[in-house]
Amino acid sequence: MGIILNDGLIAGMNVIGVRFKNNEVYVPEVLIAARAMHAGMAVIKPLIANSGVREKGVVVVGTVKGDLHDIGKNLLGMMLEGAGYRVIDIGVDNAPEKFLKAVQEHNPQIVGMSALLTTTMGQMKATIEQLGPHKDNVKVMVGGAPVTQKFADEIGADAYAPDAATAVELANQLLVS
Ligand code: B12
Repeated sequence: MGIILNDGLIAGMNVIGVRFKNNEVYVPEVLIAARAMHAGMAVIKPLIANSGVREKGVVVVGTVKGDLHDIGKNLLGMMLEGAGYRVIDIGVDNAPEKFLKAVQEHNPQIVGMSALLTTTMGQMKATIEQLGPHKDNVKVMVGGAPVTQKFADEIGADAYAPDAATAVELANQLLVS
């Protein structure tokens, strides 16, 4: 099982992730790879549940309020899933209250927020504020084309990644920090 997952699906997705980062492949190829990985994951998921492959943690991912872009968020979710995380995808156009509800319900280690519009970026700050005391128990990761490390620092997010491959590396680091 570990071999299929680590040496097959994840290894393949890692190659695509790095090539995407280097502009050697583009969104259509990434989506094809992501779809293939998703199909593969669906086949082995029941086996993983009964095997020794350890779940690394739970991540809630979603796009913020007013924003319908979900391609990057979906890629992030699939890459995290491939890396061994259980991903709770709450979809697009999530008001801060929706993120809070998901945190209360699923008790994740990490929340990943995505925004593709300069007009919706502010919702990330509003969501962190909405988390209130829950923020102590969860790491917040932000991303999306207009988001920067500077912005992440300003709003008090724990991490920013410019792409899904880096986001997975950061998630691994966040869990040990
Ligand atoms: C596809 C697209 C759409 C599609 C979305 C389809 C969908 N299902 O997602 C549609 C046609 C619906 C759309 C609509 C609109 N769009 Co649009 N869209 C795009 C486009 C062309 C590509 C976005 C994309 O999918 N990129 C590919 C993915 C893989 O990249 P990504 O999302 O950046 O994600 C990567 C990283 O950012 C990161 N990441 C993403 N999320 C997260 C989260 C975390 C936690 C982390 C760590 C990392 C991370 O990892 C991902 C993978 O590596 C961009 C242009 C662009 N260059 O970004 C415009 C763009 C984002 N759109 C834009 C606009 C203006 C709009 C509209 C307002 C247009 C209109 N007038 O109606 C509407 C808004 C709708 C809404 N309310 O959300 C502008 C935004 C301008 C701005 N600065 O705010 C852009 C930049 C185009 C432009 N140059 O004008 N859009």
